Amino acid sequence: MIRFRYLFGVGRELDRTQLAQVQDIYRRAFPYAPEYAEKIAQWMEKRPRPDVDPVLIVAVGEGGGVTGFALILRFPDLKYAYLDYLASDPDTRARGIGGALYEAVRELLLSKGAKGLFFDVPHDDAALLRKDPSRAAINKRRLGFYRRYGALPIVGTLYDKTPTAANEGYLTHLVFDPLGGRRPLRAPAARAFVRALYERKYGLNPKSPEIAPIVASFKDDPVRLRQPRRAVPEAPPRQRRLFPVQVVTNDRHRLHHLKERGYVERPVRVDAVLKGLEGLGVAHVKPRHFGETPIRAVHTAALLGYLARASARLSPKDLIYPTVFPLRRRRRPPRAFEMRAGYYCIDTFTPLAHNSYIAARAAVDCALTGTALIENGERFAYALCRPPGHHAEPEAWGGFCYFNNAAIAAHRLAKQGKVVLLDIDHHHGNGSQEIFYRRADVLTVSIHCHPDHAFPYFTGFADEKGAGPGKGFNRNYPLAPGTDDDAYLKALDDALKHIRRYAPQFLVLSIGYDIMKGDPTGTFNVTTTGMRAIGQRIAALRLPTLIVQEGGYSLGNLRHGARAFMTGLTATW
Ligand code: Q9C
Ligand code: ZN
Repeated sequence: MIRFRYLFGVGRELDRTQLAQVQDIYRRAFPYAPEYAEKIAQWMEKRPRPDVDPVLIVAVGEGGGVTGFALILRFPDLKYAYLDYLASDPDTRARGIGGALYEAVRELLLSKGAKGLFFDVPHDDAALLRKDPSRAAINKRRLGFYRRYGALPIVGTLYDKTPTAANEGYLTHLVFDPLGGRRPLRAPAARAFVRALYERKYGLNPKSPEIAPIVASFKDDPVRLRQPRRAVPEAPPRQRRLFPVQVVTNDRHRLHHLKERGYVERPVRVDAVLKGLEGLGVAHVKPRHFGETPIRAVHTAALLGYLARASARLSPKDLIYPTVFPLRRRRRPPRAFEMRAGYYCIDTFTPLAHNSYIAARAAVDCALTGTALIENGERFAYALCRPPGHHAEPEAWGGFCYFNNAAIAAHRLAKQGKVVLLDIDHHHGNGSQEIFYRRADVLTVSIHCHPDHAFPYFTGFADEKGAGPGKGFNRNYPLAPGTDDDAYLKALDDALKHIRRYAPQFLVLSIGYDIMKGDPTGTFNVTTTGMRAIGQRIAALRLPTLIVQEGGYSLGNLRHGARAFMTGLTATW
């Protein structure tokens, strides 16, 4: 099985390790031009030009080692891309990697709305291969491979006939892959691309006497492609698959169903989100078990023990509603079991039922499965946790939450690098704030309705900035009821600026669709357009991102909001 990773930059240890393996494969595959290995690292680490968006697709084998790679240089302003290198490890006989990589390249570009892909293939005319005519046959086979995708060499220009500083005398065809599109390549577009290629990749002046005639030679409009003599099999259908997002779903959340009047945190919420994601091409993943240890890293043994024992004691029909709150006698938890509930809970509307503990554990497993995917190099994982978690504090549940799924995930990721936990639920994530309040390795940022007007009413103010070593590592954006897309995005942009300055390695996003217009617990007016914009801005951070489900109680908003957010997340070119 081959797995692909998409590197848009080099941020974390895993990226660096894989980049080094890519360079190693490069040097062995192209021994006559070893210096470009350094350039690959430069493209990825320094991103030296704003008009070139490099992507490295890395093929990862069974054992976790890199078995091949494709380096793509995207020219976002032109919507065209250049496939700079595609290579598989020449020393391991791993068949099929080249083809799979090429398909991954096309799929990525299609999902990003690219109009076409260009690349160089050495000449298949022995007469033009002065240095090594014997390679003509190999090159012919390579062109044959690309032809199956409708990728054909451009003919009738000087590009493949003129020695330049760019090709150093090795003449190549410029091949164009329309990515299944039917519109012919127009001459002005081709000239713009070739100009950009010389300038941005090779650093040559496209107006120079050496290059200008080549650019000008793209005169035929549409550009002529060398048509195959025999009919070729149909190119694979053009499908706009979205960037792979791993969605972790867990069925055990259904065990937690409080049929109380007004208890809007219901099992159908998960169904609504899944419905919204239908047809987007996301991958579904089942959760693994992680045990109690990661929960104990964030919550006290006393809370864990009480939730476990209280749940186990209850009959399927019973509920425990906290009624007394011994807040000023923390050293003495009530002995009476039911009365102890208020010692561990922040409100009166989040009861305990006989399966709450099991479901809450399953939600943590869901978040941690997503975390493991991110650790393994996935760009996006969406943990569809239920019950939610961000109101759960080290020693208290509440606000429909029992264990703090996002905080448990963030704590685990923090072992590998700096983490930002961004909370965009309508309600302030008092639990997440509290858990990391004295820590600098997890920056907590929250955008929410001002606590003067919304649950939890006691935290989420702008002057809560962290304490001790965590001073300056908590930031709150309390917004007014009625906040619309514009006001919301303004706050988000400010939050993202702050996050970029922190230079984190991972993002954990607590997402709540209760910011959308019409939520029964919310007061904001964010629309689906707003949700799409939020997704786009989050993706622009280019961080490995674990999305953790928090609130959102209108089924329509859960459905359309999730779809819009996901579309935005995966749509930026
Ligand atoms: N009947 C989350 O979104 N509102 N929690 C009070 C009482 C509660 C929201 C309703 C809002 C809690 C995870
Ligand atoms: Zn909420």
